[in-house]
Amino acid sequence: MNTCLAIDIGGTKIAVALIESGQILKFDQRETPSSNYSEDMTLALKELLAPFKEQADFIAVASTGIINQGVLTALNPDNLGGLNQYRLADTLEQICQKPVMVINDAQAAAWAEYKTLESTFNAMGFITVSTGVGAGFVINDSLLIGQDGIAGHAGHILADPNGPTCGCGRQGCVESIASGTAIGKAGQAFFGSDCTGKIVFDQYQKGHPEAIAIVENAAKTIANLIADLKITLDLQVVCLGGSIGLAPGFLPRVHHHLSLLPSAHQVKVMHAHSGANAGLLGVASWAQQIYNN
Ligand code: ADP
Ligand code: BMX
Ligand code: ZN
Repeated sequence: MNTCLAIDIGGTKIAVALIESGQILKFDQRETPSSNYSEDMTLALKELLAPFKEQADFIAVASTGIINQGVLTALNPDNLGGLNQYRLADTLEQICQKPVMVINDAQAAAWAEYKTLESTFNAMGFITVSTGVGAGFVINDSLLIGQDGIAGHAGHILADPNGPTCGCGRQGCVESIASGTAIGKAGQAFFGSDCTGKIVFDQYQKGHPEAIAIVENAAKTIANLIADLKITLDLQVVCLGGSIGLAPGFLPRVHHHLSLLPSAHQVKVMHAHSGANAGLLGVASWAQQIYNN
């Protein structure tokens, strides 16, 4: 069991990599199909995996959604074009004819970051600000997955009781304000109906006042989420990932808003060391560890 075919399924993109001893040997990615038909997801995976699957000993998957017994249940189905209750592990076993393990994407990324931290921390968190907002925690050397795979879904903690309705059905979740999807929606009034999180960030870098206000609101919401998590779990460090979390200028604004809060709420926040590859590297390492034990 040396060569891992790692797959990271996000709401916007699916990345795949062959990984040996923590090194990415081969990589590819494509857009996530926006469709509620499971056949569309299966076809996308088949096409993407074809040039990789023969070289792999096992498959390790980091996926958006609640992962319970290999089945993907979307907490926010909007993030996957309505796809829900998708038999991810079974499908991949059929495609690849190799053993498959699956966990949530943010849980996997938390494991990657925990493994690369230079000091050992007994409570660390990872937050992805991407299509949605996800999180993962490693407490006392153990990755929190939860009885039903739900641990870490901090994007669905309340941020504003009067805020927009989240795709999960609750009003005012962090995800409904600070995710890439929410940032894109907030930008529609100024930058057109096809506005995305990336378009708002491009305008933000150019100093557009409305884009600055939207990004500022998202950064403040993430800072308050981090404060809530710190005071709950006594976190020693938080790593930030996802294309929004890693976008130039976002982390300094999170630092700013966090610095305004009482000291017990403050915690060291840094970019994910593995950047956009945290999910791939984390799930490969997590699965490898299970095979080694
Ligand atoms: P996934 O959710 O599939 O893991 P990403 O982490 O790339 O994917 O997050 C997707 C979100 O990030 C989208 O809202 C997209 O518009 C936005 N985005 C993508 N690239 C950038 C960028 N360079 N800067 C800011 N936002 C970005
Ligand atoms: C959502 C939820 C989480 C996921 C997070 C980040 C779904 C489909 N996903 O809160 O499981 O970890 O988004 O996911 O309900 P991403 O797609 O932004 O990487
Ligand atoms: Zn929600």
